[in-house]
Amino acid sequence: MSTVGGAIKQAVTSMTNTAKIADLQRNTVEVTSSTGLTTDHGVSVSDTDTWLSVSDGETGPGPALLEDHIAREKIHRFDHERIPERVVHARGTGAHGYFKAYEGSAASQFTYASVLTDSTRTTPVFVRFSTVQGSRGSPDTVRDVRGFAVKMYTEEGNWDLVGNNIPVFFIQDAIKFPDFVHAVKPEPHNEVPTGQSAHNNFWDFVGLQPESAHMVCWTMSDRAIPRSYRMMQGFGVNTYTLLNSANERFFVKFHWLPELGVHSLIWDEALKLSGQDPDFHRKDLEEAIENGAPPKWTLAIQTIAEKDEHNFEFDILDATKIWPTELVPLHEIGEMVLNRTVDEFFPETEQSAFCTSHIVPGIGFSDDPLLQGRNFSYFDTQISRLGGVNWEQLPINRPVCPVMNHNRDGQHQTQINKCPVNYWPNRLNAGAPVPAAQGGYHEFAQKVVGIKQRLRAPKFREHFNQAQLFVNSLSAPEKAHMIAAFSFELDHCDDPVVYESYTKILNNIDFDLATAVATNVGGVLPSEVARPNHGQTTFGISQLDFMPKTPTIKTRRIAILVADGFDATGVTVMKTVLKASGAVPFVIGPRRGNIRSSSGGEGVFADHHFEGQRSTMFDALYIPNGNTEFGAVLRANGRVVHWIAEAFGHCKVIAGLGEGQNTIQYALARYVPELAFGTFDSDAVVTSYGVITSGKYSLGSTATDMINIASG
Ligand code: HDE
Repeated sequence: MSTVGGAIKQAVTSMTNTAKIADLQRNTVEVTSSTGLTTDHGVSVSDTDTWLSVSDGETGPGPALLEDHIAREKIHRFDHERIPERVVHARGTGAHGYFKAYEGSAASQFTYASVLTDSTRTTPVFVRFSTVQGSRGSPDTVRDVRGFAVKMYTEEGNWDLVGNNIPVFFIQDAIKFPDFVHAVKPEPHNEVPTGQSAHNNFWDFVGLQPESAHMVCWTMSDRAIPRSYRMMQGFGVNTYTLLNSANERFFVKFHWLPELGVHSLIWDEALKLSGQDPDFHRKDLEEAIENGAPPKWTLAIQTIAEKDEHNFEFDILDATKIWPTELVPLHEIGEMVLNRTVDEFFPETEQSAFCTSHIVPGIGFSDDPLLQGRNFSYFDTQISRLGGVNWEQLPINRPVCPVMNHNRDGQHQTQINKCPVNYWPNRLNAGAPVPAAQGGYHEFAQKVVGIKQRLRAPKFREHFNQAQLFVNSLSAPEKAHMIAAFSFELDHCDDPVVYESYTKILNNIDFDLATAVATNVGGVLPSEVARPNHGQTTFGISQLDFMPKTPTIKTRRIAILVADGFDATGVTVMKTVLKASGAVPFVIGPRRGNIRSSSGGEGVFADHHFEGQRSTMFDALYIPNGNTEFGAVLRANGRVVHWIAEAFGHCKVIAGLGEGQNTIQYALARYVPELAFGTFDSDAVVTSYGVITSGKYSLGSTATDMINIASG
């Protein structure tokens, strides 16, 4: 991984509000070459390698002494290093950055929350991305929803927007969450599978819980195997509310739109990467930030005025439904940039704790029954995970604004309050701390009338319209990927009741989808359409709707395969052009070290050995020209031939010149015998690489497309 490390880290963060970084500095200890080793109580340690024992110094170790407080402390501390992992979203990674509201955006029509309206502010953020099902050590590229949890350290307190990369959820009511999570997590009798929903229990549950149909379609789509955390949308999912200074309330949905567009892996790549590079997404985020390409997202909102709450055919408080953008447009209101990796994973990323109930003035909840349950759950879960009620005092979690109230004591209290009273009202400390006369959190005066009962509102009982809308809105390759995903998952269920039931459910969504999947997995072939297709589509479902505004190859990893006898000029030019466009080229050869060029002059240093990397870890492939020995060596190397064929199978852009081109043709001859590559200059190659960044190839494509692109 090429980085420029600390220098960039300093430079990028100095451009932004450093309030949170400065706050973390209070707990950050620099270890220098002269830092001495001590015990936890600060006593200098002279030997950390040998347990104190009784010995005559001649005949081997004698009895170890329990007296050795240094050894005992070391072992004690080690024994207790692990804390419980998150009950869901255990696997994740995080980064620091900032959020800035756009000047003059529509936000101030809807809210007085300064974080969203004041464009002169820079609000520090910490973001944690995660998978849901797998445990802390599970691979990154599994098929799963990705968590997208944002903590904004605003001047009015912390605002946690705890979202996902998919805009809807599996269930409508929080009371079903334990059932859903038990069903998707590894089965209780054998703790299988890890990082997968491809098992009987999950498909049994969703087959019995049709409200999940819409979300299941999303998770069987390419959205559930992102190329990078940097190329995912984020969604608040739940319906929140905004309050403006005229005391008008609006329902709101939050969206994060990635600058680089939305891109996915191909399932075969994702499966292979799970073994080849289980930390693929974690490393990708770190690599981009440290190479000076900080990921960016635009924050957008959809709003609905209170009076319009019931004017939609779906219930706007139902988290299994999107608000189609044709009905409720998006307003872009600000930008988030992640520009700093963490200094230490555990105290920052692992101890970060998010709460949907953390909101700031101008932002409120709605009666969304999923959100109300979440508001209870997040605080609660931190108590057992982080060991007590004072988890909000941990450095990564504490706000950058003052915190003072009469909450006291508890495990791990770290704040020392210089105040003779701990209650309010009081006379003894002149009443302080006092509730704010102005600017405090203000609940909207909502009129509520009703009958206490357990009930799902009528519109909550419709489950398939939007699942159908989702399938209708996909492009042809996306649909094909979805059929393959359903087929993979249901093939992993060995109970016929499970896969037969689910193929019946699919017919409520789409007849062709149900027929294709049922044929593949031995399910129930539908004899007739269970539910006529309404034929509607909407913007924002297909990933093709989210191409980057300007095509870019920024941060894309390009493999350049070389061997002795390669053409040095070709490689130098290609590397220079790629780097200038923001891509990250890697030279890979028969050994790590210097590779000799055809001219016998200065060669090139190979960053990696053929055996050390796989085509799946790169977005594109280039093979330069070289002498005949160079071509012969590459063609005789099974790893190289496989690399080319695999990259082709994953629809990546492949380019070659001269002997490089011959090698590519050789490797692909049995797949596309008619393949004829044109020669092209490096500009044309960059243009064609630009196409992968448009996402076309991340969705898969045909050999014909491939040839068109490769021939510039
Ligand atoms: Fe969560 N969820 N969730 N969830 N969730 C947790 O909180 C919960 C839901 C989401 O990086 C837990 O701190 C309930 C929707 C993210 O630390 C827990 C319900 C969405 C993260 C919890 C939901 C999410 C969590 C476990 C149904 C998308 C990771 C550890 C009512 C909007 C945050 C923790 C991080 C984590 C409960 C549904 C997103 C148990 C009860 C919908 C991104 O509190």
